[in-house]
Amino acid sequence: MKVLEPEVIHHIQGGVLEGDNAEKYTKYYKEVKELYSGRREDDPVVYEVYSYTKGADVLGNLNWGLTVLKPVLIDSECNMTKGHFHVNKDCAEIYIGIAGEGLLLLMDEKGNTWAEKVYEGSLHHIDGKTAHRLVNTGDRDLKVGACWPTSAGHDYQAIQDKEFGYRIYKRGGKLEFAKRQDHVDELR
Ligand code: PAN
Ligand code: ZN
Repeated sequence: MKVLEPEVIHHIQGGVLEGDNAEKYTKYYKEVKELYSGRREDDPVVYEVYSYTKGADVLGNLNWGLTVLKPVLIDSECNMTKGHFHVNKDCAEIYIGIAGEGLLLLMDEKGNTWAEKVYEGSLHHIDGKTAHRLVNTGDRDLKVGACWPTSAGHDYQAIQDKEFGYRIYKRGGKLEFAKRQDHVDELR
């Protein structure tokens, strides 16, 4: 029997994905500056996403991902990912907190917004109809693993049309949740 080395290694303790088939992209502040209410003059890295898949065009195949969300504040607002709905609403996703502290902001199709705490070992099942965004509320990198179907697709436009109901700020070490002006919580 052949015993093969894995194609990709996820160095859980303090590392990232490594291997020829691991992909990576980096988001800089200026690419996503419209996410935040305030402005910065510099252009720091705000997050990095590593991913691994095989046979992305085969229905039922999966992606593995690692998001590294930097602990930067934008005029007191906590750093966040763009956030998205999945195009294919049958495709759920699992997140696992690996390091750091944050919130997983969730929003249903009506705009109801709530959050789950994210920290090492926290597991999050994200329904296929639920928009999701990570927010770093801590002082170090927030690392989150994710597994989702390759057929999910990312709908960013829906978030631009109807943003998550809350912004999250950190002032004097304390978190503040600011409800967006047009937001109405219907269920929670
Ligand atoms: C994650 C996200 C990743 C970056 O892999 O794509 O955290 O967030 P944005 O895509 O919202 O910028 C995931 O949820 N994939 O489906
Ligand atoms: Zn997703």
